[in-house]
Amino acid sequence: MEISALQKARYEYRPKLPACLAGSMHDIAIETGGAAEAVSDRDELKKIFKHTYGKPLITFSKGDNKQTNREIKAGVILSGGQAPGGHNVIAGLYDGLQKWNPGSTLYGFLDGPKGLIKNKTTILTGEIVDAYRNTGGFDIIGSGRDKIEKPEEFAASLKTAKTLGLNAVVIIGGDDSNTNAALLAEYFIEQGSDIQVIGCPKTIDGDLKNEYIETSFGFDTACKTYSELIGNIMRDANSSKKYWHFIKLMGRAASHIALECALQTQPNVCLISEEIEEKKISLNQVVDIICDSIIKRAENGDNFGVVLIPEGLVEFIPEIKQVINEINDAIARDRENFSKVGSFIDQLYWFSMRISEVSYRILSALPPEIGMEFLMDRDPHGNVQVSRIQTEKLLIGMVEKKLKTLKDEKKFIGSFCAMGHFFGYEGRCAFPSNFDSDYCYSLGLSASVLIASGLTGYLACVRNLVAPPDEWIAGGVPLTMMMNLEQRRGAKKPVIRKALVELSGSPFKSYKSLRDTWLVTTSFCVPGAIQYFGPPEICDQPPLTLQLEKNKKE
Ligand code: FBP
Repeated sequence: MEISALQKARYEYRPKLPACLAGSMHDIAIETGGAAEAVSDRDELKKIFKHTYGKPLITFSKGDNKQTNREIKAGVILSGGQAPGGHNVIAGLYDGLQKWNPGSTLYGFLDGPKGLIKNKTTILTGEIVDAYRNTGGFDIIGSGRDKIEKPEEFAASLKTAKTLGLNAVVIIGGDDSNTNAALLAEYFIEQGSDIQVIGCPKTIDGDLKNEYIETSFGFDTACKTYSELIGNIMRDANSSKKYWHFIKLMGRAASHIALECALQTQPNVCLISEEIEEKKISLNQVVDIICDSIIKRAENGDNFGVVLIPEGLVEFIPEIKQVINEINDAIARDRENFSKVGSFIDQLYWFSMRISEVSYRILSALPPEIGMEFLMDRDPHGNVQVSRIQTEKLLIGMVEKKLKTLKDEKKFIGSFCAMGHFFGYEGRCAFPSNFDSDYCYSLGLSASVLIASGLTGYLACVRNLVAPPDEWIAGGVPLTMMMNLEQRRGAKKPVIRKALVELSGSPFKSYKSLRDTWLVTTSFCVPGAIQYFGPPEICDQPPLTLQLEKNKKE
């Protein structure tokens, strides 16, 4: 790839560091907390993770590191969807291992977990790493969504790690990939191996978080990128005053991205899936919410507006969720048979005999192009590929229909012309914001300290993120602490629990207190592009939702 002027300038950027990680690696002391328990299903998890359950929380502080500075060989995997900052995690990891012992080696597994299974690697030299510092994307080694699942895949992973003489494997991934990291850590010990496994919390979706993992990396940059685009569309809408823009935003099940972007841009409507589920709001009621804004604005002569739609919405509308669950169960029961059914019409017929009458009626009433999207392959972790369901189109069609009826009844006096957008891939490989650049580099460094300290089954963790970076607290959280048992592909499996938007949390409450005004008035806010060079109040701010959660904002 050609190197842009911004890229050259970003090579020079030196990530800001927590004080405890700033000096020599031998000045980092390891403090251990109490044994950490899982969020639920503790007894079952203790049995599954015999060797890695109940480990203590780790915090780094200024002090003495008692470990000898042996040469370390580690391998790193980028797993799942891209998230801005992944390259900096690798840079931090590389620099940390080099600082520990300049003879250390970092292998990059190519194209995600399958690189480990199939022993496809490259040695990451200083020169290679330098060419990716502070840049977006995962192209340094590529990513993939493969899951290490079958016994032979676990065995092959161990074989690769042994063949390369690795001391540790670092998995940079989201909830599913870090679930895999936890299973791999346990498996390695069970097989008598001392190869360590460390995770790093990645995902633009922002759903890998808890008390210790305050945010996953990439969320900040992705939201700022989408907010820039939404703001630009708002200004366009406010200039021509003739379009309603329906914008679906990535984020999978959780509505964190939609909520953050709503707080940054102030749209007329932002649907929050978690609220829709809790209040059992039906699809027709969702349409009513949107029509309410369109009708009220039309009464003021404003036939334009912006609606934000979280990617996973359909999975939270009770009647649609039921359809998806029944489809998932039917496929899980008879996967081989289903894979042989060709056309959509044949698939509908297949389901007519396997799902309830109510669900079948809903599925067959959907526009065929949307219905087909509900039946597409699940990802290797069993998730519905919500990025491929055109919810924005479904809603535009339903709103149009409803407004036509209301117009005939003289209850709607305006005009309605809508455009659908989907923002997702546009934000996943952007140049990381200063926040993500700093955070990711610290995560990589932390992973190297966890490895040097001989720990396994941990997620690198950097917290206190709304404070200036030198006050950030780094350490590690046992992966099993974030786990519970969930139904996946027809069976109960240990997985890291996804953190959804909390309706009792400050970010949602803040949005709720403002949304009635935004529904009618044009309160749009145009945040503009991410700034990399300039004063901290413009360039270094963490996500708004994080600031609200930590009470750093009203
Ligand atoms: P991760 O959970 O792997 O971080 O992926 C995030 C995501 O960007 C989701 O928001 C989106 O639904 C999905 O990836 C899209 O997946 P793909 O890149 O396979 O199309």
